Amino acid sequence: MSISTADVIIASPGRNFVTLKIVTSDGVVGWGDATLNGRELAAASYLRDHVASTLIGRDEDRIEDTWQYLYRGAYWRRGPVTMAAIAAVDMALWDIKAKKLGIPLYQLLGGASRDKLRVYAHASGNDYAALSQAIRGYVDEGYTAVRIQTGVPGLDSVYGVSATAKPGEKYDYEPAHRAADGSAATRPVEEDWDTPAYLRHVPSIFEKVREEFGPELRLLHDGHHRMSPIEAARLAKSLEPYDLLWLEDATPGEDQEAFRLIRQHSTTPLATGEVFNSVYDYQTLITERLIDYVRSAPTHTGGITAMKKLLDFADIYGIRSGLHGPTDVSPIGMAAALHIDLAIHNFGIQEYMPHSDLTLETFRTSYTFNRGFLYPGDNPGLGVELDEELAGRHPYTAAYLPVNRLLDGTVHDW
Ligand code: GCO
Ligand code: MG
Repeated sequence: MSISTADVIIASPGRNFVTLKIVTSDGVVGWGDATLNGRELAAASYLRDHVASTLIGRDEDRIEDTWQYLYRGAYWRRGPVTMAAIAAVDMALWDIKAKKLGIPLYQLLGGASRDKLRVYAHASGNDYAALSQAIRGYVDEGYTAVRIQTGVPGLDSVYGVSATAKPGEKYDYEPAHRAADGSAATRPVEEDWDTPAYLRHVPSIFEKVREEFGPELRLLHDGHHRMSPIEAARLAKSLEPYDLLWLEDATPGEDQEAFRLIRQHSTTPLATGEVFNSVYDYQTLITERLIDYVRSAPTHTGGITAMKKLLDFADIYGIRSGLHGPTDVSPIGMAAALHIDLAIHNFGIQEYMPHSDLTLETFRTSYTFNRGFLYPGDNPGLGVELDEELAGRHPYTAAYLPVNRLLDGTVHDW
């Protein structure tokens, strides 16, 4: 038995996704996700032009060997494009192996370590009234954890906050933009940013949230890489009274040592890693216990094989998972995260941003959501099947993540 075909499907059912389909000589189909938001075609080309032909004839059961073959065999190490491509192959092979055995993937990873997966929702509002209404909506739906993002006085558009959503309206979070008329984007939109205004405003919002929603609701916040280490330390310290589950991406993560400075000043738990792509990006952060949660997605970090090793490494240092789960991870990538979440001991929380109806008609999932928790389901494999015909009716349309500028025009981290 061996791999017969490996095809890349680029489609936009609701948003852009890159999907790998591997079929074995026995006709077993495995699915993998290689979606890299705003850089989709690079990952697709890597797979189609440099990986697919090397897979044909390989033994589909040799998952670790295939991972090492693609990682070491490329000579060029790491990087989001390479690691997303390897991730897609890895997921598809795990999907195939579990399907051949007729078991859900989490059984191959050690079996369930818990019954259900706590997730967090995304509440935002330009002002406190809108934010409070959004949080209330999630609490009423049964969520026990909510990420809080707020508009900042003086800024037109802020990460994670809809400029147009009316209070109470579900915010369809999608940071990647097409052109205004829905056609392909030719360049990113530009947003503005002012860290002092943000630092002055955010603690007052958390004070109100705690006052209104009480001590039990788990609260999270995403700093989205915008603060310097000392600014991040100040925010982390000023948020201590409001008992956050985490402050995410407080400062750009490529400077791992910078997290020492934040740690020296605050006990607010820290999460980072959604833009990382290998265990080495975490080496200092984990061994020095500078973070509390690992934020990678299997899609961007070399798949299930690499993610399991990363989380086992983190476990030794008492660091837990908080895997990235935005809509730009496809339902296949999301399912991979859920099976890992269920199996590992050091699960923390899972990000959950529900996909659009069209996305979910195209990717038929067997994972389910109920009152603040996700369940991976017991279908064999990952439990997600792509409707290729429906996907084919929604062609890829270029969309880019925004670029940020300070008020004087300087390019800043988005
Ligand atoms: C999150 C992330 C996302 C990213 C997006 C980029 O915490 O979920 O920050 O919102 O911005 O995934 O593609
Ligand atoms: Mg984030």
